[in-house]
Amino acid sequence: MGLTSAVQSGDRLALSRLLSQIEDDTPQGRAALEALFPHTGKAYLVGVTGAPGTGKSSLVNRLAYHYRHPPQGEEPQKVAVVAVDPTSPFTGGALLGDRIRMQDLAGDPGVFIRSMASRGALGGLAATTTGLVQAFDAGGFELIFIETVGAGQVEVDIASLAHTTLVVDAPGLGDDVQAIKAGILEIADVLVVNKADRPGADQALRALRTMLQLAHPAPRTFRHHNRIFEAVPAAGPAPSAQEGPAAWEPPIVATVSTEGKGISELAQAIEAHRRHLIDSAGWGRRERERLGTELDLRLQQALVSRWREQVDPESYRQVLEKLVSRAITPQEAVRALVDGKDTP
Ligand SMILES: Nc1nc2c(ncn2[C@@H]2O[C@H](COP(=O)(O)OP(=O)(O)OP(=O)(O)O)[C@@H](O)[C@H]2O)c(=O)[nH]1
Ligand SMILES: [Mg+2]
Repeated sequence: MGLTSAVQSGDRLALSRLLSQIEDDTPQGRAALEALFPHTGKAYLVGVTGAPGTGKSSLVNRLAYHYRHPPQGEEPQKVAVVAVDPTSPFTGGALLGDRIRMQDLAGDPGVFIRSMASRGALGGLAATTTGLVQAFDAGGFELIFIETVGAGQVEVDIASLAHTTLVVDAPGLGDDVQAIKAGILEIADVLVVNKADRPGADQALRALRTMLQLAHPAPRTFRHHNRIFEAVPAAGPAPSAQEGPAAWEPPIVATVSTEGKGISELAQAIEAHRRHLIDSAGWGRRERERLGTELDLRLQQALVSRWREQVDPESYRQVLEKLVSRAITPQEAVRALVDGKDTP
């Protein structure tokens, strides 16, 4: 059986091999992803981001357990986790607290956790993440969590690959972290104040409410992630007040992930956002944005690597020399290299 059909039939070893090939950006990996693409688009993608140490991995573990052991009458779902550049390893133990042991998830064929170091993503972090997510999607995983740390453009790009984005905050973080928070608040569909057992939790909740009001004074229309619409207007209709989906106010959920408190409320908030996307026709919009982000990423990559293949190293060196000696500006250097314009 070929790699792609093995992955589709739920073969974990094959899936694991494919994930490595995607990380290494091998030709087989790329071919397999292309073959699998028509079988993707079924999974629900949940981005989880926030400052370091806020409890993202612990929360994802709890959520995974929740979806594997749902309330009576609901079907367990297959859950995959992609942890992008985790600063603390996703290995369980202490972070799971006492009640859920990692083995509960590790021995479960319906759970697959993959940690990816940023240096392990040869094709670029966001593009590699998309690939991993598509592999899980084609492998029948119904819920895929994508954990990222920080608030750079890469995190925002990765968050816009998700259907629902959770931004995780915790009490008692330093001032430097406030800046991180401000940067990612924009992309939040659901806000989480984790470590609600810690002193200062109420204060953190209040601060977030205030920040939200400042960020979205009016009931907000569906605006975030709309970078793509601005960049590629021809790709689809721009969101407008009349035809746009109804406003979504990001709810704030308090959790204690070490004790499992607030986890079912958080799952309900995710479900509410999913329903909102479906009911408000935001689903198609979000899909378009998600795939638009991926298309942009892959275009950038393809154009740069195509350009690298055909550039003459000698003229590159000459242009760089002129730039270093300040004979030309960086802009002139780009025009010289990209458009073949003569340098002064
Ligand atoms: N008191 C308390 N501690 C928690 C809670 N959730 C997580 N922790 C602890 O916080 C630490 C960090 O938890 P992680 O889940 O690794 O946090 P993270 O956001 O994934 O961390 P990075 O991936 O390194 O950014 C661990 O020691 C957890 O045990 C909580 O609700 N209450
Ligand atoms: Mg983590």
